[in-house]
Amino acid sequence: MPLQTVSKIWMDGELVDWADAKVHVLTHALHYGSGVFEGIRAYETDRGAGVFRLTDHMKRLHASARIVMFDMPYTVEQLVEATKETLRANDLKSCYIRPLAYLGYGEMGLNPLPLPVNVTIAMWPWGTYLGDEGVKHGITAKISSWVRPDHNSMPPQAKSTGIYLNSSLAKVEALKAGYEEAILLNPQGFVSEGTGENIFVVNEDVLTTPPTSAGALQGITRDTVMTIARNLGYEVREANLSRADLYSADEVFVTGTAAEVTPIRSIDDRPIGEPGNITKEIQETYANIVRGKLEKYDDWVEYVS
Ligand code: PY5
Repeated sequence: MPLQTVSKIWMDGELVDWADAKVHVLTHALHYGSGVFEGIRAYETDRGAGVFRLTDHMKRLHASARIVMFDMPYTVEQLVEATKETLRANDLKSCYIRPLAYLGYGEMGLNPLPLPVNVTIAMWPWGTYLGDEGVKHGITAKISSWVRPDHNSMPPQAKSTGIYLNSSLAKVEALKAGYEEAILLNPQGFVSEGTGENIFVVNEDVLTTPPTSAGALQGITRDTVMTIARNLGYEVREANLSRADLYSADEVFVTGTAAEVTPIRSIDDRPIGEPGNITKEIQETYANIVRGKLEKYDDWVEYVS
């Protein structure tokens, strides 16, 4: 589906027209995957656009930048303000927001140290990531033959652009084989995460998700879901999972800013079934929280005006 364009994109401190938000072909990041990014959503609330956990996302962008040794030219607070400014300029009530810090133009060697770090914040209206049907009835998934990079090959904790080649390989493999999403194992053979989502299994009243040491991103939706589940009275564990733990689980779902809470209805042709009660309860609570409908969680919604 083509992108739904909006009016302005924030680039290095200025709002530029969507069509003019361009870079040179010798931009370092285009060649070497030298960028770090975020995915954030704004939702329509009774108080106008509310950005879900905006500050936490910008903090993670800074954390990613530290891992790859980028000198970020803007503070977390400045990036939060820039996002709000861009949202106002585009007059958007709900959208997906994509901040990106990347190595720019001026040096084609691998040494990134002399290069400028450019920062951009783009946004556009984006519906469900894994489809409306997927959100309602669950998606099919496949364990990928591609393995999540080891911590000492490429740090999976940095949300860096380069590592998404690994995710794309897995995604394409799954799609070509007739599945909707891939689940990656780590080099030790334990479950890591989806191509752009964290994963949870539910057994009885216990939720389990792989630890970040298994190569899973420290997902903000993951953290949100862990908090929701505990507040609903469920036990939540971070523990290594094998692929067989997925096959035999009562319920399985993935979480992410783009994917939100999406149930999985089969893995490697083993049926999990229609979305279970706990998945649905968490899905519904999440949908209400991000739209500012649950006062208890209102600190997570950052209003634009
Ligand atoms: N794991 C990976 C590899 C991810 O790319 C993402 C987010 C997550 C987990 C979930 O993190 P969070 O809950 O903090 O969003 N993926 C991006 C997103 O915006 C990009 C998807 C295309 O959801």
